[in-house]
Amino acid sequence: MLIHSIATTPFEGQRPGTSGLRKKVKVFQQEHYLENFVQSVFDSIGDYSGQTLVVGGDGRFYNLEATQTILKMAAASGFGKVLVGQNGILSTPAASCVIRKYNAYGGLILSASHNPAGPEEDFGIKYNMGNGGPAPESVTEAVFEQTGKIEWYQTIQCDDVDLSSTGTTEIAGMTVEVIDSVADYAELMQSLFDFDAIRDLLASDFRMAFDAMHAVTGPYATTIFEDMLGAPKGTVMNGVPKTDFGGGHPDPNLTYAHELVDVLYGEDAPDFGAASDGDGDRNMILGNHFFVTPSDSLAVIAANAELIPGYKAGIAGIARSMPTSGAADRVAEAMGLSCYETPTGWKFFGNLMDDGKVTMCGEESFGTGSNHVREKDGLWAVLCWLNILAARKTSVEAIITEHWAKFGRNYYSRHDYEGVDSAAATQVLQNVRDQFVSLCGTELAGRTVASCDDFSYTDPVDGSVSENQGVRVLFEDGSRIIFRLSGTGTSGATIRIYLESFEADTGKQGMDAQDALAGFIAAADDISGLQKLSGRDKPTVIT
Ligand code: G16
Repeated sequence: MLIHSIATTPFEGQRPGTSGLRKKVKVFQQEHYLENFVQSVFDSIGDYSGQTLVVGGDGRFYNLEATQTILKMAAASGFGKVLVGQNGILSTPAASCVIRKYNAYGGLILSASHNPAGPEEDFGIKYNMGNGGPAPESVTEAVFEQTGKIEWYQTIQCDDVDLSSTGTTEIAGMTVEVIDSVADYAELMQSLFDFDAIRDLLASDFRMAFDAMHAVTGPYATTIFEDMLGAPKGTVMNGVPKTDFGGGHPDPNLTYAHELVDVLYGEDAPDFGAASDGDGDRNMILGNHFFVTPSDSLAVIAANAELIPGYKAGIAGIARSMPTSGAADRVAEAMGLSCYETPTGWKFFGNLMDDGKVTMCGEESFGTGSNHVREKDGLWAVLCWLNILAARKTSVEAIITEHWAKFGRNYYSRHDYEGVDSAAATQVLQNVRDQFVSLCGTELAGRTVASCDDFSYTDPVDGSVSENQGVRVLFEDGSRIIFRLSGTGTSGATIRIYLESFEADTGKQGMDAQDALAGFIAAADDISGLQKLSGRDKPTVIT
């Protein structure tokens, strides 16, 4: 079959963000736009000739078209085989699992995560390495550089591959194997968790609800919770994936997962609720009338790891992103484990896991995971909780309040101001930077500022340095106010304010987080001029 070299010219702005290249679908639909990025990836990842590539996505609009384009380009570029999820579907953690299990060279994951989907909404693509994890900055920067000088890309002309049923076919000498999207991942989960104990729990009067939000986890959750673990039919809500996610915003938090929140905070609420996001890597955990912050969830899972068969032998260490609360640090200290603080972005955990430094990782942005794959994993986190609940035979709320009593409570909240003018957002952070010296030693909301800085990270494995990863105001008692710009948005800027204060006194641990943090919330606005500059009087989303 003839390989075509198509002449092209660079597009501006193809630099991958926190997690790959995310843009409006309309941007991706421009002639050559996707092809330029894919060819730039292929040109930047070394010698893959004859090797295997994994391709899959969250099923959103444009997923199938993009998959066909990639298959043809992979064949033209010399891959020996592509493993592709049936109907183009692989959740992000499942893609990571498949890359690792079949020793693939790498993978292309098609997703814009929790961002809405549809012709007017978002699409995204990222490259994952042979360890199953997102490409590190050295690779994403090389890809970006290549996008700036690309002159041609290679493809072949052939009919689209039938992705609707599993099986093997060949295009231009390259094997295309369409695989069951769920099977490998479900098998991995079965190897880590006590499915018998969870089955017994679900057969008792314990009740759970899982909201797949019409996104990719529907088939995974239905297979695992209902078919394998025996949860009643209907346990999985919104379980049929749709190309526009049913018009929703599949971000598992108290704002966007309101359907599930209404159930868990309603009359006769179930004991346990959970939701996942567009591509299945995020999770939200709820108890009966009770919200578990992602930071606390990581700490609780780590503290109870010995109850889960896959981690019974112990965990090596814990990592969290810098804005994530210090709750996990307290667990690590008590367990005598190392704890690492990385910039935002799951890609920063890869080296630590590959080097055996950490087993579990988590982020405040509803991401939790372990070294079983190299992505955060929504259903894994839900299964951790189910396993712990099955072993401890108590409620979600009791597990959390006992945890706080033992380790102290890190009151925590994130306030997001979305769609802000980019110049104004940059100024908000600069206003705080300008006071780095004058703030030190002063009191804000009754606590003394110890230091201020721009967070910088030196990777302990490869020595790479990532600077300007968030503006921090750090207090003497460990409390923090952090300002950061999101790296995943597709229009305007999103300012994130992370607020954290520590409370050791059990008598004071029962407050609503917003009330407990009220002084910090006001102080954050005072020192940054946030509301005046953004023209907003309240955050778009509070988590
Ligand atoms: C991505 C990254 C996460 C990050 C999150 C938020 O998640 O993988 O590591 O915490 O974005 O990033 P930001 O604060 O820069 O918007 P996902 O689920 O969107 O792929």
